[in-house]
Order: sequence, then structure tokens, then C-alpha cells
Amino acid sequence: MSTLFAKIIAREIPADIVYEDEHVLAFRDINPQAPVHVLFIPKRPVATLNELQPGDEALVGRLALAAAAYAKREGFADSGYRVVMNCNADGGQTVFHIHLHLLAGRAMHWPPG
Ligand code: IU
Repeated sequence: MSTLFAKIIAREIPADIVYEDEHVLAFRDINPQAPVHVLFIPKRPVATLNELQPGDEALVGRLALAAAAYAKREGFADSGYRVVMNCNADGGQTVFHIHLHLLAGRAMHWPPG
């Protein structure tokens, strides 16, 4: 099932895109929970972490590498940041196209709630 994120990839709806390569797109969250809140998504849609298959290691790894590269480029890698992937209802997932949240620019709390 297509999601809003597929439309962002297809440029059918606007987003504040901060990074793109062959496999990954990253854009600012429309409802930021920190001074920096960027979503890293694979261009190939996968609904949730539960649908990942053996062979998808690179897909997930690319999200992590892109997020870390962004943190270094933007200058907050050393001060720190948080990455989060929510899964299904209890995990707080609302868009069923997997995405890595990158949050930065303030001290994070634990547990996240
Ligand atoms: P979640 O982990 O599925 O809950 O995260 C979805 C995020 O996508 C959430 O933080 C929304 O604010 C964000 N978002 C967005 O940035 N742009 C959109 O068009 C839509 C959701 I729909």
C-alpha cells in the first residue's frame, strides 16, 4: 500500500529534502520533536521492520550510514544525537514505510516514553 512517503519520493508532495542518493531519501519531519528532526527512508518501500527479509541488510545499513554522515556534516556527531525506528502501534509507528528518525540539537531523555 502506498504511503505519503512514496509521494515524497516521487515529488508528488513537497518535503524539505536534506539528502538523497540512489537508495535513500532524507527530509525534515513536518512535526519536529527536537531542533533537528530528519527522517531517513529507503526508496524501496517496506512497511515495517517486521517485513524486512534476509538480504535487506544493506537497505537498513544505508539508513544508518546516511544518518551518521549527516550528523558529521552538520556538526553534531560528537555532541550526540538519537536515531529511532518505530514499529507498529505500540512502537508509535504512523507511516507504514520504514524510516529512521534522527533527533538532535538538545539532550535526549531515557526512557523515551
Ligand atoms: P512514525 O515513526 O511512523 O510515527 O513517524 C512518522 C513521522 O513522519 C512523524 O514524525 C510525522 O511527523 C512525519 N511525517 C512527515 O514528516 N511528513 C509527512 O508528510 C507525514 C508524516 I504523513
